[in-house]
Amino acid sequence: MTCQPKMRLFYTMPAPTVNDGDFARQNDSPLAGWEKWSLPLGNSYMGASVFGRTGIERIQITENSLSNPFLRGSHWRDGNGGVRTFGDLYIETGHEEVSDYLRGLSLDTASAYVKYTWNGMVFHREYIVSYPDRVLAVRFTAERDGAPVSHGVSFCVRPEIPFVRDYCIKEGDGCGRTGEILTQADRLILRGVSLYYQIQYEGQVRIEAKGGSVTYADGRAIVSEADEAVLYFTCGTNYRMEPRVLEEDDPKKKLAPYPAPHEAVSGWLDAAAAKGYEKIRADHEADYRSLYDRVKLSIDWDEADLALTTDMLLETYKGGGRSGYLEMLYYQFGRYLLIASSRPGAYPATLQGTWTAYDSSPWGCDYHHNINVQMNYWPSGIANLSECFLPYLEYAKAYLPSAYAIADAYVHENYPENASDCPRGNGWTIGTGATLYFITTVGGHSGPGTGGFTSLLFWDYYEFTGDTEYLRTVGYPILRDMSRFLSKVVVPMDGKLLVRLSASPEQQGPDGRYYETVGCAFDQQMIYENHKRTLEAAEILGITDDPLLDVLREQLPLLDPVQIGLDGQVKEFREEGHYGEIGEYEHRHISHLVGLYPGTLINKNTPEWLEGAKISLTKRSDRSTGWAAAHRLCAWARTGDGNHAYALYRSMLERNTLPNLWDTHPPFQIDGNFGAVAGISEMLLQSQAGFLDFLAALPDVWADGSFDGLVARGNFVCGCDWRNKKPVELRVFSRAGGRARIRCAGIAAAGIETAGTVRRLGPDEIELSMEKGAAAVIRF
Ligand code: FUC
Repeated sequence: MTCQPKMRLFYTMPAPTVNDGDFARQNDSPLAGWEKWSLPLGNSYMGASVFGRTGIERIQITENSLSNPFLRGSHWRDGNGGVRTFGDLYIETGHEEVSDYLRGLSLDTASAYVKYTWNGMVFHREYIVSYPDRVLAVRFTAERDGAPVSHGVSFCVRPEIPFVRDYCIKEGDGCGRTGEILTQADRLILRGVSLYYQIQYEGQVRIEAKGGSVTYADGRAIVSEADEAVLYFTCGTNYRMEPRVLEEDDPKKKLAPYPAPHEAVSGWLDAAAAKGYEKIRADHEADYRSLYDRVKLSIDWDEADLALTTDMLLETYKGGGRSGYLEMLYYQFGRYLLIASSRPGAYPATLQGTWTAYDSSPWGCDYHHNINVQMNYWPSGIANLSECFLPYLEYAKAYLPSAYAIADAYVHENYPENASDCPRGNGWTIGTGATLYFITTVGGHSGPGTGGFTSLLFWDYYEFTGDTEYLRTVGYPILRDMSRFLSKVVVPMDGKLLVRLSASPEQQGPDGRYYETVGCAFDQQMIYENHKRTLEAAEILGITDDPLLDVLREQLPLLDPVQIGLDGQVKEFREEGHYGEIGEYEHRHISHLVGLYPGTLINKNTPEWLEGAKISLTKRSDRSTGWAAAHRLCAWARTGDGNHAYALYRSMLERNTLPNLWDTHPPFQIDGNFGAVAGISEMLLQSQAGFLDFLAALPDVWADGSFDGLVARGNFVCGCDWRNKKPVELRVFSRAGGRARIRCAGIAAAGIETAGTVRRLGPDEIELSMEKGAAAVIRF
């Protein structure tokens, strides 16, 4: 079959809760029920993890600004502080012995559902988390013999604020929280303070019922004998994503100027209740589908797979079976997660998106900048979700003043000979750890290339949108000032310009300590890429009078970003002869290949480097942790080896995917879900080498298929049907206007329909010139 069927995850059992002792003990995570089985909904203001239980339902809520600083636990199981769970809604129904149970998550409508039979009646719940209305809404209905049951809906909602105590990891750490639940005439209020940053938080529950009654008493909302009921919940804090919050040193003063969230939360809740479920749902679906529906993917799938629960599908796959449906589902699930966790006006996606059930989260649920947060945004351009990058841009606007100060201090301390005393004269930079409350300085286990790794996101946003106004006002200053910083951390050595304090992320030396060196590939490549982008951007914008551009032009040929070693490998370290002499042989990070992906300096026009990259990738091995496998998938796709890229995808599904399709490092980290979307997209379409390369790394198992809506640089929206691994039809739509080169065997002789103009550059290459809004269809 080659159309995209309905996309849904579904199960015949609810998710276990944390309290299901044996289950929790048998699993490596104390929150295994949540982590492996719950289903995520979100609007990037909040996340709701739905367990789908019958007797007592649990919906766990996350709000990413409810956070502690990074605290040091001995292992991720102990957590590292950071984002903490907001609370839980428990919904008691008394329906213990149920039959015909089903729960699921529809990716087509961004809604979850639960359905079961109890006492001769069929009970339905539908859950959405709306972005436009900033609310979680759950509708409860009951039917008998297909007809609604009058007075059939009764339940009790009992919110809980967990971990109310005066510490987070250790007594006396100042990271506790207060919490209370207030009962009012028409709602329940959960509120308190997360003490370290004095974050005032509040959530409200309100229920609207048809028929029957709703009463609020003793911290509970009781619905009796309604025909139908809708639970509304929303929450917020007094956090603001503003520079002063990140700049202020005193944690207790960061949020001091901002009002308690009570008014805002009450407003959202009242507006939602007045609007009503049907309208909220319709607006939610329209909003969601305006993003989700942009990409369709179909690769040879089997109707029978639609009848298998998601956990069975995964189990069968792990047993060696193939499922085109699962491969499509995981892809679209990743796009779904990005829409649910990264929307303008809210927060960017953390390490766990917008879902954490911990009081003290692994790696603080932070914005990890030595690959993880970048990976979150790798799919945004190509998978047609550029808007989902905007929260990161808003975050950057909040952290940039701090980032300039960090760069200034870093250059003065470590490269005084290059330091400038002008305001912002040393550019900006960022280190690995970052949260909504602070960013860290560069260095330690990851070199200054971390900054260039980050600023590439801003270039990619331009390339995939073609938005020159954005480039002029936002993108270029960001790239330029990152180049300014990077131009100051290189020093002349051996006739080259090398980073003096350099580190390849998290690689260790023989003494078990992080390995510090000079000019490692990661740093040199990221400086090279950033300088190049800054120069390109200046050219596009017609900027010529900035003396920095001359510095970048002089530095570029001396950066020596790729060196080939004795085994033909791309070297990670300049001092390395044979592969793996320094550092962990199969280390999860492949930081010396960032110039292959997400960078572009290693490509088909540099065959020796591309070969070297393959050697390094092969020696590094395919088996790795979640996000690390996703980076390998992206890298193999860039080499053009579709079968190897597919092997990585397969291994991610077999080894790094939980039953709810969350990626596991372990523990659950969302970066792998997002990295996989980027990698799969790259298998189908690439555009980094100056031309559109359809089916750039197509594996043999995807012999027939089609896609629509992937985006190439220049903002060309592309589609393709293929049979026996050969394109039958290509579709290109220009959203920004411009020229697109397409390289594809026999394309000049194909039938080309377009309102634009076509130049045939050779038998296998054409150039389309298209106005904004023009389309082309090429039939072979
Ligand atoms: C990177 C990885 C770690 C972990 C952390 C969140 O630094 O090296 O393994 O995934 O991010």
